[in-house]
Amino acid sequence: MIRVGIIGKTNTGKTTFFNAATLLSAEVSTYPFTTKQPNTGTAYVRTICVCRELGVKDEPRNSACIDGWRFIPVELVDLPGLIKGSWEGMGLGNRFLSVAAQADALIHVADASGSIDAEGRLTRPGLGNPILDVYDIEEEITMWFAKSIHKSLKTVMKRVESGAQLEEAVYRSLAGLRVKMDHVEKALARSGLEKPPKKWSEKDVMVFAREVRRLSKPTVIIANKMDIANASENYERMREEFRGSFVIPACSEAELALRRAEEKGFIRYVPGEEKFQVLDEAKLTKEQRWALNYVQERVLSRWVNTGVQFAINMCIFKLLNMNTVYPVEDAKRLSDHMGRILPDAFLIPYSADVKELAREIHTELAKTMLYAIDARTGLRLPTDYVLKDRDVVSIVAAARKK
Ligand SMILES: Nc1nc2c(ncn2[C@@H]2O[C@H](COP(=O)(O)OP(=O)(O)O)[C@@H](O)[C@H]2O)c(=O)[nH]1
Ligand SMILES: [Mg+2]
Repeated sequence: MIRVGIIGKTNTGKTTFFNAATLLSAEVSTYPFTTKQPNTGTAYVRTICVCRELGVKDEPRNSACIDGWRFIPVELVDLPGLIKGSWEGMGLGNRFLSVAAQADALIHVADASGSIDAEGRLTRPGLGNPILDVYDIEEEITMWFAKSIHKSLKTVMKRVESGAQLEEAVYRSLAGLRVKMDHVEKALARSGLEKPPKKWSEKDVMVFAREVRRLSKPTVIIANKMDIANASENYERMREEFRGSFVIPACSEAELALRRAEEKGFIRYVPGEEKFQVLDEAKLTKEQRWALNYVQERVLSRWVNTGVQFAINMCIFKLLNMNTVYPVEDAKRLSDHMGRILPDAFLIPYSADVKELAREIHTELAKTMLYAIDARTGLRLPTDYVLKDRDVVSIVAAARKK
């Protein structure tokens, strides 16, 4: 499963974001280091389901379909606040950074209202500087990468001396950071490091570390706490400063409130939606009415949505370039062998072909597959057919051939 890590300073709202996105109740509080363990949960990306287009009532198994929206699971990890010096072991830095390094993409939560100081302590809104906060955390991760690269430099040298390609040697030494070969190649080229590692200076290592981090940990930046008065000014500054990144205005607290209210049956709310509907006005307490009103006025009316679902979607569809594909066993009935209609939705990279989908479903299937059938047209697809977004396909394997 795709893994997304949440990073950021203490008190920026990481755990609130995590709880909202996963609707699991983890500890939320304002003391530094309340989250001592990385918290893992399931969040969902949201995409238009093919059920309406195909005119069927689906019965999802690995995902959910709400009002024609398919929600597909991804793993979300809440990392306790990183602080300056985490890479050297400050706080519980080492452990958390090694978890962050295992992610496919990162969500970087910053407090756009400026309610935290440089150390992540709550302060008067407007005093903090979210732009510097973002740079601080990025630097921690780069330093962590640089440290790992430094540590492995001798091994890389040895491998190169005994005939290995530079790319290959570096790639193997960075296995713990979930870096792909393609990232290593690009990062080496971009940092102009064609020379043998023996000649790499400290600065070369830093430049390379920054490039590998950027490539292997694509990141969306969350301008959180947009409900607080002076957040919009900081949000504009952040957008300007981080022009090359997605900066998403968000209010994690509002998303959490909406999902909890939906869970309790007070409102109708589909995660990511621009609106909610109160189901029974009379059942709400004065406080609940006030809270829902606050969410409407301060968040939805101003920023369209809470940004939480949007951020997860951005990560998966824009940064990681995933398509959604619906494998079925019976191409005519669009079902599995139990008769369940459109049971599964898989996230696969843009470039993935039928073989890769088969591998994703089951290693055995990849070995025995013959071809696939496009459910919409009934056409036979070769195993190297590159899948398109929203394809519905049936994979035909040798054992099933009659
Ligand atoms: N106003 C406002 N407060 C928020 C928002 N998100 C989180 N908070 C508050 O910020 C504080 C820190 O939140 P928490 O999720 O524990 O931050 P973490 O340390 O980054 O995990 C808590 O008091 C939250 O209620 C938001 O969107 N708006
Ligand atoms: Mg936390």
